[in-house]
Amino acid sequence: NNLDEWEDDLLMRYPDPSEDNEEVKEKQKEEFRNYVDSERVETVKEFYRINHTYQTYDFVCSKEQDFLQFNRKEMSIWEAVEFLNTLVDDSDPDIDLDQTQHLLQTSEAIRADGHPDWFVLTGFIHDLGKVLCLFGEPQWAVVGDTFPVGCAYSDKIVYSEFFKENPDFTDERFNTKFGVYTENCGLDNVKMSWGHDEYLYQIMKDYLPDPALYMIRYHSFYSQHKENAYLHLMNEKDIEMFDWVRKFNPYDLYTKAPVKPDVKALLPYYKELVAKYLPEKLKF
Ligand code: INS
Repeated sequence: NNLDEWEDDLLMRYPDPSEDNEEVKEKQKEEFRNYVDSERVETVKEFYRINHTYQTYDFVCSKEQDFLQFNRKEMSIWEAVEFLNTLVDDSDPDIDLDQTQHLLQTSEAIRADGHPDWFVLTGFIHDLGKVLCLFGEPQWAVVGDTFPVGCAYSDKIVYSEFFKENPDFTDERFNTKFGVYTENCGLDNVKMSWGHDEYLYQIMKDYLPDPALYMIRYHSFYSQHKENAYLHLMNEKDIEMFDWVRKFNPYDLYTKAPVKPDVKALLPYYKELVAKYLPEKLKF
């Protein structure tokens, strides 16, 4: 069947990594999220120039209308995972491995710390929304840090200088502290820049507990979970749930090492885990 074929193919592409992994030196925490002079800085900077120029309030509305109909494709988690092994994220200064490997690095670190299985599963699927690229979407509309649209862009967002090219930056409806929102209205009422987080959240919302859904929906919202720049839009539930988003973050970020996971050994565990929580096919 499909899954077996996929498995054979995957194992061919990811042979036992023990040999290549020997010489990897450990990266210090301060060396992550270097937007100044990392090896990938030119790609990342150009990514954010475009992302910040075009992610407007209207853009987000139109993408939501289109993609939240989920009329593109029915697929299993495994088909989505398979696609991600062809994708390298242009917004990310820390990783040039493909995305399947990033997912396993994240989830394995969560598992090693003895967290509940839904948390491990969240690590394993958290970036699957990047399949948007499979539908022809450009990376600037899929990956990268996210931020609210419809109100002033915070200068705590990476490369915030690029927002001056964004039409909403000078639009009075959108460029004040609250913009189209009201104080502490709750993030559920706030539109975030469009990308893989919101998309996957909408796909998963009936299947996972609230903390998992917050991790998926807001893991790229660094200007809040790291810098606290949008507290004025959050309600009490958001504040409580962001403890989980923060708990998730080190697993997402600091596991981005060039050390490749042993896909073959891990697969049986993840197959069972996915089957426990998710239906065989999901609508994308
Ligand atoms: C990355 C990447 C991630 C996202 C991060 C971002 O470059 O695209 O998926 O979670 O916010 O910095």
